[in-house]
Amino acid sequence: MPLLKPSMALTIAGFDPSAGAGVLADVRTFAAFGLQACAAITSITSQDSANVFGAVHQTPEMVRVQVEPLLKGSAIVCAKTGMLPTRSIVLEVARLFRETDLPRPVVDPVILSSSGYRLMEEEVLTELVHELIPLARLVTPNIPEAETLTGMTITSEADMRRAAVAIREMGAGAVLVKGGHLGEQQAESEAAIDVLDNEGEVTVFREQRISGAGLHGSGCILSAAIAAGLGKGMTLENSVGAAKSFVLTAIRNSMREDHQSS
Ligand code: PXL
Repeated sequence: MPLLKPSMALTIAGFDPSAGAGVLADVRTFAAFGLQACAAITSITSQDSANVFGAVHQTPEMVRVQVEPLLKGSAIVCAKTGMLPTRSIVLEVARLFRETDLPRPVVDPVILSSSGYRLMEEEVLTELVHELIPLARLVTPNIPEAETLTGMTITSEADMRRAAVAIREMGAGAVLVKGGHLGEQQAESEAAIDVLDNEGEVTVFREQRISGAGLHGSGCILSAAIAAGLGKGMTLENSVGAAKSFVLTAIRNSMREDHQSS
């Protein structure tokens, strides 16, 4: 038994063979932030960079036995959750965070893929809201996810702030409502806004909108990068700022690659 356990960042999420999203994107992101990474897989999906073709979900026991040895062998300094497809997996993951000394996770409430494939069964929302969100250090919904979680219609920055409060009142320490889906018809000169509500302290992040920038997996990368910042001891506000810059660079690089390959 080593005296010092290695520090690790943990992701509990789905497997995307194209590596754009899911655990492969998370592990890549943790590594880019200088952290050793580990992962437990909730579902094996079949997809390419544009479409999801199917998914085979793991059992809750399979998720638990992937995580348990990691807890024994390493010091987990930060954690995030991504695709949690079934009710029983959400309950098991909540139990793992409640009953072990895992740090409070960044919860990315993945519901649909960018192409519209359902990555979470419909009836899972109740467990997500009542069991997992109360354990979260941060929840990172985009606008459609925030609308689903709250039942609100979100069309403005004020709505985003109200939705963040509503989700925080479910028990989360903080909420980042990502406004990339707000006013997609707006001009590129318009800012894209993200609203962070950290225990009532609100920070609005404004970024130039990049049109056509629906990079597959950008939500996964953002939440993993935020978790990495937290794992390195950064404040939540600084972690979100650094994570946004990291994702923006990833989007710009992917567009450059698109341009080169065409
Ligand atoms: O970007 C959401 C997402 C999360 N996790 C997995 C995915 C996707 C989108 O396709 O496949 C595994």
